[in-house]
Amino acid sequence: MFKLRRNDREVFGLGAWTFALLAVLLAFGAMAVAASARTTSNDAKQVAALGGSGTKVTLAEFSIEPSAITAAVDSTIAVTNGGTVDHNFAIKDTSGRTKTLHAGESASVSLKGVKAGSYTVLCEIPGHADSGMRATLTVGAAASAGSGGDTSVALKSADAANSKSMQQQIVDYTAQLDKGMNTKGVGNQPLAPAVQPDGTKQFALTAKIVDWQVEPGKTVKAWTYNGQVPGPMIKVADGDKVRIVVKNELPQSTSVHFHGIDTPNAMDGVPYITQDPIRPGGTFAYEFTAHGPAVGMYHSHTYALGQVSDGLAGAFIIGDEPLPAGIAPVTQEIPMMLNDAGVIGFSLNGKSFPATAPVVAAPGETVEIHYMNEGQQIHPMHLHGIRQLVIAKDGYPLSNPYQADTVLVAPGERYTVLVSPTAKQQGVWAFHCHILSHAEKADGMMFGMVTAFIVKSPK
Ligand SMILES: [Cu+2]
Repeated sequence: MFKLRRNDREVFGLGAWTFALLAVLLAFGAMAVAASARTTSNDAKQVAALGGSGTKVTLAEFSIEPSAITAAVDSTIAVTNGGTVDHNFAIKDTSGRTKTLHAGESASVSLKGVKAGSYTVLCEIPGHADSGMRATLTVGAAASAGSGGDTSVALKSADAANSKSMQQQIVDYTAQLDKGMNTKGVGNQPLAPAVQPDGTKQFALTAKIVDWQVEPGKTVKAWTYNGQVPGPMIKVADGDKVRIVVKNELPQSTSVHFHGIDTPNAMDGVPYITQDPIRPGGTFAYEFTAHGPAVGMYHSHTYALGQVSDGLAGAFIIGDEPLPAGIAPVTQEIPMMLNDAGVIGFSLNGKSFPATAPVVAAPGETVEIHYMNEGQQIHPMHLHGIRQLVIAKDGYPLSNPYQADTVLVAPGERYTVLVSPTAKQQGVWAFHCHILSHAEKADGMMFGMVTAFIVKSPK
């Protein structure tokens, strides 16, 4: 059994949710400020959309343009399918929608009976909304779209409506500190091996589909190892003999690749190159000797685009990264798995804000975070207020660690950073991907790759 560091339980959100009211209040204040910062570019887009004598919307694969639509009360939206396959346009929670539009077809949607406020609009063809055909519609209070003169009225009206929802999601997020997670299911839980008579550490992974709550109100069919997203965290010591027995309970073949981990060729997990895929109902045992230190990932290498995106990935860590001179011992080690695709979508450790787990640390602690990108896009991970010290790239210790406030993590990459907060840095610091469309919707609501780093003294 590998040694857990002192605060490892906090990594996994188990029993770490007992924080003072102070933290909640701090959190509310700080995050509300972050949440209410609208981008001027959004405003500009909305203004642009409002010009002319009506609102025009274009559908394509897979987008709705403009992404922030503004229209006056009782007006009409002209929708054109500029794509190459069928789409439609629907205003969520209302009866406003077009029929299915073939490529090149147009239709209009009347806003009669649609109250002023903010709405989500989407394409209802299965899969299209999740692929990006989603936008916001702001219906303005004044019915004078023809002049274009009610832009600021529409924005102000939407701003007032949105601010309530924004505050509520911060409340939902910070309430986790007292009440526990606001979704079911926690990934990254340490997996204990069955130690064999010859000392081999044997781990059991079962690939199966389960219901997974990505955020409150959003449950998906995730493809998981042992029912978790990310899969359970496997940590072994340098020199350990390791056996990972993978059982396939999926309706599709699979295999496991140990990304960034030294293995013999036959254990590389690539179908038809190094092994036959593990068929549904089948089992395969991966065996190798661990060489560390290493910060790796295990993930599917069969139908990987679908399987990894939908959840089949986990952290595989060998030993501990060496610390630069003068750094206090690590008190928390946190794998932070980045994803942006499949049914899981934009997420940190399988959860989308406000269901992401806050990182909580006392002044003087050394928090080690391993960013692991199992998604399809790059993610610049930005921590407010406290520097990150980058000590390893892909698990290889850097001879010259460097400081950064934003660490760009490309698909497949791992970066290991240390965060050492001081007493002066107490408070709640926003912590998010800085590609803003990965963290915030056009209506200002945060989602996806957002969490917080909370620095507070122990009671
Ligand atoms: Cu991102």
